Amino acid sequence: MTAEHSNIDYSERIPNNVGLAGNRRLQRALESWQPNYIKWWQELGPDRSSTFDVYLRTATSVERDGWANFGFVKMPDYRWGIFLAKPDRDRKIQFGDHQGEPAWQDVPGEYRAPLRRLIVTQGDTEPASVEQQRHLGLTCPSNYDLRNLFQINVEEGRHLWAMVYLLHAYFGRDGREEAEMLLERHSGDADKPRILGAFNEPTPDWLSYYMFTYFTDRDGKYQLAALAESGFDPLARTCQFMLTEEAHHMFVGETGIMRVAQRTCEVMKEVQSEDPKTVREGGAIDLATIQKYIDLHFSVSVDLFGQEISTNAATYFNSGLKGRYLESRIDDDHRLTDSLWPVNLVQDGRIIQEDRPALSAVNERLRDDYIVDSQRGVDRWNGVLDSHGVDFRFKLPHRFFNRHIGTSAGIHVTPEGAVIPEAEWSARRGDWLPTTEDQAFVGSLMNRVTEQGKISAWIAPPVRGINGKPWDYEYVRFN
Ligand code: BYC
Repeated sequence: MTAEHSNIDYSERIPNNVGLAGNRRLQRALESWQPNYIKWWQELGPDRSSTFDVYLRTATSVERDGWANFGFVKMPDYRWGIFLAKPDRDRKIQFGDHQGEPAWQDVPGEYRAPLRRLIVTQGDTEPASVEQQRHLGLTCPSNYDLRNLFQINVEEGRHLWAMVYLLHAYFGRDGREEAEMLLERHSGDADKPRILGAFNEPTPDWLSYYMFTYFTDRDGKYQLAALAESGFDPLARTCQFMLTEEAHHMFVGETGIMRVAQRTCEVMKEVQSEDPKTVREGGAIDLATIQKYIDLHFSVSVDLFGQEISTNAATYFNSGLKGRYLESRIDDDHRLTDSLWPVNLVQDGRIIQEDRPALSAVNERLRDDYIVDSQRGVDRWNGVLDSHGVDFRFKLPHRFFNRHIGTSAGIHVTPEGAVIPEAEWSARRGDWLPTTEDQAFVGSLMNRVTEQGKISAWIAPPVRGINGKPWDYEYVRFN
């Protein structure tokens, strides 16, 4: 089997379409990492679930018709593997100083450190999310939701494999050490936390989980898309394939929140009240609380795009390591030597928008794309409120609300975008972000429902099931 093939070789211990059998050293290195991975999965992957038969999709080829094969699998037996999108032999670097040169099949020596850093940062998020979601299976609202949680978990596990392959195959000893570290840092660990802020936050309940898959996985979409433009071809092809799986994760978030909102509207009708307390007594999550979860998860996720003005980002772009969203479709010189981009900044305690060199603003541009995309789901959730005759509307908070990274870190901004003093922030923060009491209330609704056709009272059933099956199909069988 050669890298030209798009089918995945499942006769191998590590399924792959990168010709691993022809590279004994690499194969041995990865095979020695594999038991540590399995150990990590058993210890920090989905809690108490290893005997379940789960209706999962597994990729058998990277072709359009091959990446979604459904069947019952026990999760520890899932065929995690290394799958790269089909190569394009004529692929050229689309942007930066190397624009027009053939894409690199190897790591250029001068870019080794930043490339490794990008791959490690990306790789670190994947097992982090599995760790964050580890206990959610114990409080799933339905069998369908449980299956989706597990599907996402195994795919994040595979995305870790994808980055570990790059580290092992292209970064020698340093890469192998970094691969070990990916299993040693843990989400929320006081001594060895995950690299990026959002991946150290807990995901304690299913409302947080849907928010995470809507907002934080969407950061994944944009970061992966930017890396899929990379001049380093193996990274680009790896990310292209990861993106095909990412869509389902965001779907779970978008429809999850939609179903929560729908159930809330139904309960509001039943109890004939919009009063949050009465809605809660009716067993649903009041709309104001859902809004606070939006505020929290959106703000944590916009932090993931980095500084508004970033020399790191400019260097990544110039060097051809990380492009913009859909780089080749952008109608400009792809060099950004003279162009400007409007950037939101905090100056003298005020929020301003100013044109800055586009090169140093590529993080902000990616964030702009992300915010536009995030709004689409919010509009759909508002469509649910509208269809129930409810006046409340969900809103994305201002991009500077509750930020810890970038120019607005350390200053306090309302969801509407007004800069306020510390005392006012402290007094009002509970109006905008989930309070301990809100979290306890949402937590109190979390009870495990797994029987066929049953669903928790705080969420509506989905419109359809997985792969043409009904929503109340037995997707997870307990043994
Ligand atoms: N937390 O110049 P800047 C996913 C640091 S999600 C902590 O802006 P840069 C997924 C930064 O490291 C996608 N630190 O940095 C989703 C730098 O440190 P130094 C993950 C942060 O590098 C759900 C300093 O601040 N992929 O796949 O331009 C489930 C200056 O910042 C943070 C990637 O992120 C932060 N949030 O931008 C599963 C792609 N932000 O140099 C998976 C790879 C910044 O001062 N990563 N810092 O020590 C990158 O492209 C870049 O590292 C970032 C940061 C865009 C994240």
